[in-house]
Amino acid sequence: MKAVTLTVEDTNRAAPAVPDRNIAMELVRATEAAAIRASSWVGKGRKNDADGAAVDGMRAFLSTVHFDGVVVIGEGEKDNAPMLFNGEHVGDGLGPSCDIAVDPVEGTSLTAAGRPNALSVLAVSDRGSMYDPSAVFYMDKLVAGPEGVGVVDIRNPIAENIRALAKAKRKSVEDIRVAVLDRPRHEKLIAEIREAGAGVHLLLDGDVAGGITAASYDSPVDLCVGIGGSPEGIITACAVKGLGGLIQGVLAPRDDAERQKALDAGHVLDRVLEADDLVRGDNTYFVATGITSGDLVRGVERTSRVIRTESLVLRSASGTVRRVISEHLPAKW
Ligand code: VTB
Repeated sequence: MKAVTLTVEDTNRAAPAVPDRNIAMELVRATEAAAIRASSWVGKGRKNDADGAAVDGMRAFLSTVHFDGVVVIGEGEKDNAPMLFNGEHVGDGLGPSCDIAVDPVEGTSLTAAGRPNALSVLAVSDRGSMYDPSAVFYMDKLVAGPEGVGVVDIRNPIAENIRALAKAKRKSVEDIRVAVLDRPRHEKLIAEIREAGAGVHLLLDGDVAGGITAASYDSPVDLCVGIGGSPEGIITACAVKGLGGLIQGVLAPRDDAERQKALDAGHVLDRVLEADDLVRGDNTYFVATGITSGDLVRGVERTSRVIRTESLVLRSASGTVRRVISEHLPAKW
């Protein structure tokens, strides 16, 4: 693998106590690098190679970002993950103290199969503000846009939520679309959505993209529900804070051992985790770059002259949503 060419920006600035707005534009370089690296593996049937390439790219660029990040959600425990493991410090170590969640390839199977909707994502917030989801693999989630705030609730039956959201959005129930991971565990949920008169938007993988689509203004998806990864729930929460929508989560342990692990870690089972429980405060950053094209952004495109990437950059403090299209010179990669 070729060495990554690094440029160090702004490292001489006085360090602010919390991350400021400039960090978002620095962070997007890390997901761009990860997506470009992973894109060489699109459709090649080799998940681990795609992930490894993305991790290398992301880590190299993160090391130049002016912050002291601790990986709260990473590639796993130190023994199994050589890089971006939980607890690892990333960044130049000098700037603001942050938590960071990384998913260099959200959708490794999608990438390996050459299917849509694979993303490289990361989220940053103030140090100590992210919920540690490592005890329980799955979380039941509900994500909606701003119209869903105070209107839908994960405790309510899905049909009731669909009716309430349709009313709030001034849409007919028939026009409501609900994103759900296409899994046998969701058979009943999918049937209930259809019985209510709404339609499903089935996700092969990738409920981060599904959640963001549900929270986005003017998107074809209105709601994202069902059981997916817990870490993805925290990452989605960082994005939802930027979009002003609603997210709720409930840990979904697979068995008694996981239930016990959660209790030992101090979690209260069956508790509804609101956005502020998943990530505290209003200083979250979320960046995602498309690996393959999908509902949110286009994937990496290679022409003879440029490698083009599209990214979404969200900052909750300002509520700014940026779409960044970058053209990279192939010779530099
Ligand atoms: C979930 C979902 C992710 O993998 O973690 C899923 O949140 C794993 O669920 O977005 P299964 O065990 O049912 O496959 C993703 O889809 C990422 O690929």
